[in-house]
Amino acid sequence: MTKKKIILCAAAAVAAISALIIFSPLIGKGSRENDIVQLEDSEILEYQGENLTSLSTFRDNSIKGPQKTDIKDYNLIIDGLVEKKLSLSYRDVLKYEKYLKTITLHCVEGWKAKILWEGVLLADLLEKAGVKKEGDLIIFHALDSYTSSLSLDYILDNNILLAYKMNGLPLTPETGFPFQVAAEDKWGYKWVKWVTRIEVSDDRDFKGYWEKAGYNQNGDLSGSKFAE
Ligand SMILES: Nc1nc2c(c(=O)[nH]1)N[C@H]1C(S)=C(S)[C@@H](COP(=O)(O)O)O[C@H]1N2
Ligand SMILES: [Mo]
Repeated sequence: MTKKKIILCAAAAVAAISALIIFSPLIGKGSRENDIVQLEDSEILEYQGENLTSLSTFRDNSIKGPQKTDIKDYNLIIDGLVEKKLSLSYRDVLKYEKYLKTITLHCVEGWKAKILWEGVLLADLLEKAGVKKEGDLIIFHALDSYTSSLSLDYILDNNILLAYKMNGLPLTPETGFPFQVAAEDKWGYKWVKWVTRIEVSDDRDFKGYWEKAGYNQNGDLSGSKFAE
């Protein structure tokens, strides 16, 4: 190589590195979906022609109020009647394939909210742990010691999500961060927020917080609210 060529090469390298440094803040900002770059702080209020309920209209109705999860220490436990107990960090869970669904949450108190949910399939997590054949009820435990349950068949047949985003925004201490069950076609009390543990059980008689107080075990929106 001639001296002139070496200088040219060095100049090109300096230019390339400078370009990388200058443009690096633009790389990885927002998530790219269908070529629309969505910045993290903008709420999605319309999806596929449907108007969504703004999170700004939300009030928290939970038994103990908003819950602060320290994500550094957080692990989602999947245990009970499984082949392999799992302990997953927030990032571990987000590595599973993601799904989007618009679903309306109906509370027994009369309010409802149409939300775009983003999350992972509970079926994928349960498959990874390996549900033993006696396991047929899934019990969700939460940071505020709230509990509720769903049948395994319902979860598998309806592609039920463990959600981490609402209307494109990560869940918050008010809305269930890090995870809320998006229990489509079930009353709000089945939509456990701040999930810490997913327990596979065969105890069909297990009653969660509101079920113990008399609400229906299956929680179907189409059925009656109260246990007969
Ligand atoms: N951990 C926990 N999850 C919970 C509750 C609760 O008190 N604690 N309340 C339930 C009820 S009754 C409803 S209607 C929904 C409301 O969820 P949202 O406030 O995020 O809309 O959360 C459900 N999940
Ligand atoms: Mo509710």
